[in-house]
Amino acid sequence: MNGRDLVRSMRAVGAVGTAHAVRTMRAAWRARRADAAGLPPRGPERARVPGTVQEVRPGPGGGVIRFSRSELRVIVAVNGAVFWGWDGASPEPSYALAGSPEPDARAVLEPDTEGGWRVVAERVTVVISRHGAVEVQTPGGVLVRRELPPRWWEPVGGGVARWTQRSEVAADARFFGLGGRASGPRLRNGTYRLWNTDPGRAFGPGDDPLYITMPVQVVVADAATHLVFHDTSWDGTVTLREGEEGAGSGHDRPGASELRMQGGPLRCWVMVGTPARVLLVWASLTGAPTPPPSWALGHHHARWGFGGAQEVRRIVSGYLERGLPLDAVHLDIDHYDAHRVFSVDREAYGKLPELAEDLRGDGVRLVSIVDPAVSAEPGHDVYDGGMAEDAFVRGAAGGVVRGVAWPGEVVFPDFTDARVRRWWGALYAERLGQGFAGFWHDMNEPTSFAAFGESTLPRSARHALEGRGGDHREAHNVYALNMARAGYEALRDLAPEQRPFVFSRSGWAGMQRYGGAWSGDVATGWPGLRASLSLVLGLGLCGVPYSGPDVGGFDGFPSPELYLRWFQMAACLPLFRTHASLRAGRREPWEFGPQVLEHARVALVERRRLAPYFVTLAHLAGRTGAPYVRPLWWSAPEDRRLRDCEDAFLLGDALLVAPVLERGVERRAVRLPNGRWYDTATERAYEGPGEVLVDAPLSRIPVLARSGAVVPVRGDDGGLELEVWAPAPGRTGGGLVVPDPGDGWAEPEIERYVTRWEGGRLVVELEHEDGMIASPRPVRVRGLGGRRAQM
Ligand code: MIG
Repeated sequence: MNGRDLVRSMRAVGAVGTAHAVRTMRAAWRARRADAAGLPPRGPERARVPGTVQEVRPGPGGGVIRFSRSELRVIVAVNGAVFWGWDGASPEPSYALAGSPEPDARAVLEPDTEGGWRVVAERVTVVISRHGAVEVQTPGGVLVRRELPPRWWEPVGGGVARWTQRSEVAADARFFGLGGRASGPRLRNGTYRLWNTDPGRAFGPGDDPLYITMPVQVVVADAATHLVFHDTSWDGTVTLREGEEGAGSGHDRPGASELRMQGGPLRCWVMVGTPARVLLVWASLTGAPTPPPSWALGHHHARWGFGGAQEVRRIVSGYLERGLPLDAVHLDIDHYDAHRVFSVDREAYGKLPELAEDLRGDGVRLVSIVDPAVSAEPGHDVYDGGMAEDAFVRGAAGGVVRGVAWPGEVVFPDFTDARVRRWWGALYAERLGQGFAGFWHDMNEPTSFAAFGESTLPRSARHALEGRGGDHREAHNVYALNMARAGYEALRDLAPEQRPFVFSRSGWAGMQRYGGAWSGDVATGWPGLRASLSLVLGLGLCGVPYSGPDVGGFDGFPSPELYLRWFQMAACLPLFRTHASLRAGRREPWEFGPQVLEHARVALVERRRLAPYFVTLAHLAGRTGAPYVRPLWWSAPEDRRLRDCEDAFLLGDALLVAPVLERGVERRAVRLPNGRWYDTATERAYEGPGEVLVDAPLSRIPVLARSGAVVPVRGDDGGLELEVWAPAPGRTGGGLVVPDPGDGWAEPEIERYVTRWEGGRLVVELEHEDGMIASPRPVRVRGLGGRRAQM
């Protein structure tokens, strides 16, 4: 929505007074004036294309091809990723990359037919045409993606070039990714914007863009899965059009993607292979996701407006008394003193460290919201400190840029400056002193309320960009990423023995290095429930494996049924959090009647029983980049029907979760990948591939287990046990288990189990340095029907 609606709706609910409304009007005018003065009009433009090949200089992993009007650098990296950059662009500097990947010395540039060139590497072949089309092929020569020669529009009087890059993919390809999108996970025909945005109200499936956008596409087709990343943080759009396969003797129409950018380097990374391979390479390029501490894999409860420590204690007791597992409580901005970041409302939250300690005694951690905006108030220590440090974003004319956020007039730290990140990071010491164990970054698109125009900083605002200098057009999309970096790096210093827990509303490619995400203000309603799953799946494919929604939706009053279905789904997502707005209904599980409470308890208890599985998934994600929550096609990308299946997901290798996404449904169709699957509630076996109908009574959503799978669970005594789902007769199975290495930096051990039949006996073995040994961990076999396992 636009800022005007925002102010109107805020006024309507009494959230803001006239003073605030006036402030947002002024802020909007200010931003306009700043941009009018700070960003000169573009004037006439000239179009440019690369022209034809003039000269070729081979180099490590590829080389440079000079065209008449541009230059193309091609590098195949040792991890198998392919890079190319126009106009001399190199991989660095980049906010997405975790380091500089080594070129693969074996990849060489050689002449191709018709004046083109090619680089043949182990996993991929890149063919560059005489006019600058770049084709990515499988080693067998099958086309994966064709990027047509780009086109630039350059201001005649000099300045930033806009550009367009059109691409073709296979007719059968499906698009995923682009960050957290509400209308996915399969991205249908349409235009998606690349500009991190607070929609200003609770969002549903039609709303785009949202808080996390990324120029990252994951494309699944028969020939291969590939991930393509255009490493440019500027504003832009991606227009997707799925292809169509010719019926009978008709021709195929390829799928198309058109990227239009308002500026920035034209450079691109592509990785090709299976989905798992592609995410592995992506993680090696942009950094491994840090596994959250184990407690963060439990249940979190939040509310905007607890009102004080008393109420927090009451809610925690409410969980404990009812025997409901709870691992974390999140304090929102209302615990701040007059909305000032890094402060505490002394009256309502007087002895916060004491509260934190008491909660900790009950196994509950406190998590603090952190907003980037700093109240522009002389005398406020964070503001004074930041001014002394020259930490705040300045405008083109030199003055500190002012915006409007919850505290009123605010200023924004420039997180693209290492010095500012260090200053800001040091402030987390205050939070640790208050007893907080984790951090919830909000409003970091960044958001500044404006009565009209965009609710962010003026585009002309200046940023350090690590000393290169630039403006908000380039810095906007990486603002939250760098805020996450500031928090994460500071926490590693301040509490070096613990893995930090940071999750963020906004972010960009590479954010998984510092933490996770959540789905933001998702609208209460069945469409919102669906949208919240879309975000988690999309983010996972973009390399951010840890995220989850606000159970029940952010803004309204869910029916007991909707709340329960959301709760049951979120119990199977990495971040499992109940939360809602100040103005919304309560989200405690006992607020929806005794029946919902009982079913919610089952979900909570099951989540706790599965804790070792979540710990395993977190550490495997840290090793391999594979998200915990995966689309059904993850291990069967060739099964086209799975690509279109958006109402179920895989949780790791072992489980398939089929949430109920509609009202009144107590039985639903589930599309199964290949193999035998057990309904974990009834142990009934189903054979995939195909679609089956399974019961989904109010008491549970369908969760199916893959036959042969080994699922680590928490036994009654709290120890690690293995739940083994019988392989189909004559088949084998297995799985990886990562025993909890604690919340520090101890290297996790990976245990590899194999399950197989030996005569009529099911054997569960652990791979050991001197061969296979019988599982040293207790095993419970399930899915045997009448048969009993012998161990
Ligand atoms: O303008 O801190 O998405 O989770 O409760 C709203 C108050 C600011 C937005 C977050 C939401 C949080 C709320 N915040």
